[in-house]
Amino acid sequence: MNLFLRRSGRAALGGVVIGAVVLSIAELFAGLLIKMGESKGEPSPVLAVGGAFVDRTPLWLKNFAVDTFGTNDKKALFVGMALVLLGLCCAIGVLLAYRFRLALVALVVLVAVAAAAVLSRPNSGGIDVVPTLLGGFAGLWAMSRWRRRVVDGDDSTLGRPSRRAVLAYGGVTLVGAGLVAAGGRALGNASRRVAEARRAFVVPRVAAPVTAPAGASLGVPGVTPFVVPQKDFYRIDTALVVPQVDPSSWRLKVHGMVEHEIEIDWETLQSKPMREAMVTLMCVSNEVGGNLNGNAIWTGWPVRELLAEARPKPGADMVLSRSTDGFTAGTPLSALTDDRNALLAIGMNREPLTATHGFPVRLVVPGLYGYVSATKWVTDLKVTTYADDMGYWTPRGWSAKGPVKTSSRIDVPGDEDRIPRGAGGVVAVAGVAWAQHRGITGVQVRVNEGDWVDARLGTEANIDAWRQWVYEWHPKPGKYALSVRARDATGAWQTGEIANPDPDGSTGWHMIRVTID
Ligand SMILES: Nc1nc2c(c(=O)[nH]1)N[C@H]1C(S)=C(S)[C@@H](COP(=O)(O)O)O[C@H]1N2
Ligand SMILES: [Mo]
Repeated sequence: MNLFLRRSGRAALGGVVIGAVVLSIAELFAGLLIKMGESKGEPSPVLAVGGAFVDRTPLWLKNFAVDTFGTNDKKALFVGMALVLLGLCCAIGVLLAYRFRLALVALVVLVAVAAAAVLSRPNSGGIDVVPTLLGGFAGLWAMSRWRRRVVDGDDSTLGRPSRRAVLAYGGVTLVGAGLVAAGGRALGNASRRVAEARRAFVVPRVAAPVTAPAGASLGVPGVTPFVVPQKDFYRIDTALVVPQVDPSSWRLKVHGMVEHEIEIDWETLQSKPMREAMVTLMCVSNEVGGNLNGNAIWTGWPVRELLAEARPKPGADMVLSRSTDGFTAGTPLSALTDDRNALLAIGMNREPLTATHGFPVRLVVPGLYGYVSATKWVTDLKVTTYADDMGYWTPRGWSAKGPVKTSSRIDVPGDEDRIPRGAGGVVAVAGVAWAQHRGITGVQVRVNEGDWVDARLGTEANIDAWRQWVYEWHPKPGKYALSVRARDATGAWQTGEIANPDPDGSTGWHMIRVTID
């Protein structure tokens, strides 16, 4: 038994080394393909399998991941993948010692799965699968050597690794790690090029700059800033690694149900009359009280001017926007042709977009959740119909249309805070409220089950931006529950009915509990 365990442990180690060989060769060549600019897809088997997994994640698992890991869900996925991979390598190693042919079959099956994942990624071509296949061949070669050297050789080496074997294993693994690092560097070069292009880009000044009006910010400590800096702005997307899109090769194609197909490049876009608009972006996955939203000043070219050049045909009712990484959003054509500030944005708070927020170009459409409108790294607009096409999240359980629901949040105090009574016994209860493209006209706060009382609103910047609010509260010591609700410009109060984010946005009043000492 003991000997069996020791042999299996040794065998598992062999599997890990073989796995390292496969991956380092595959990732090395994937990095080279990207560096040479030969790949438009995702040649890395690790990223392709991860991406394919993300795209196939059922709604319940996605919700679980977001609930458990929040915006760390990608890191969690990588850790999970590494553990699964390690397990598979160990299993293959053990098979290798006891069932050689089965081990070969297992490797071939895994490589085939990875190759299928690579081929299934957006924009992939035949060449993208080459690195995975080379990795697979290297794995088969390593397996046969391992068998000749170790399994068929002196059996005693199975139980007790010789110095030579350890050195050989260590050497192979080190070389592998070096190759992976080289592949990573190649990738790093691509992102450095894009970072340089970003640094060199100056966001154009516009004829009518937008600023936050005096009084939009109420100056209550702890409340989300009225305009959120890019580095603090929430990030949501399905991309496992941030796409690096070089402006010099960026193109946007407008096609589908249009009289006139258009393709514009970065230079052409720069020549268009730019505008600024203050718009609060909002994620449909936001839970009541959550902070998956942010307000920014966007610089861009109105999408309606682009679409006017393309001339949509009668009958079209949707625009399917697509990013370099294959994400798609289905936006009502009307929201992109009416007078709202739907922009092909190239600037965020007068800085170039960061790579995470969609450099060089993204969509921003007031009034709609991001998943149906705010495509980052956008390169394709297809004018179409809801009957014929679906955005990325629709077949995954989310509504085809996503107008933002009126909502509000208490930023301070925090939930479960203990608060010493301040000077004069005043506690500032404050936060933000939003009803994009309708506008907020009222916010009320309720203490326990008492009456709703009006909060004071910050000045309205425009109907697309959130509003801050504050309620000066004079509590006696004790424990309290505080709730908030907002009213939009249609006169409707935010509903207290509790709904999950899926399929079309959460509802319910945000409530916190506090203790006044
Ligand atoms: N390419 C791409 N664009 C995307 C997404 C995505 O997954 N991929 N997610 C959308 C969603 S769900 C939201 S809420 C916003 C978030 O934009 P931000 O990360 O800049 O805050 O981007 C949208 N644009
Ligand atoms: Mo989102």
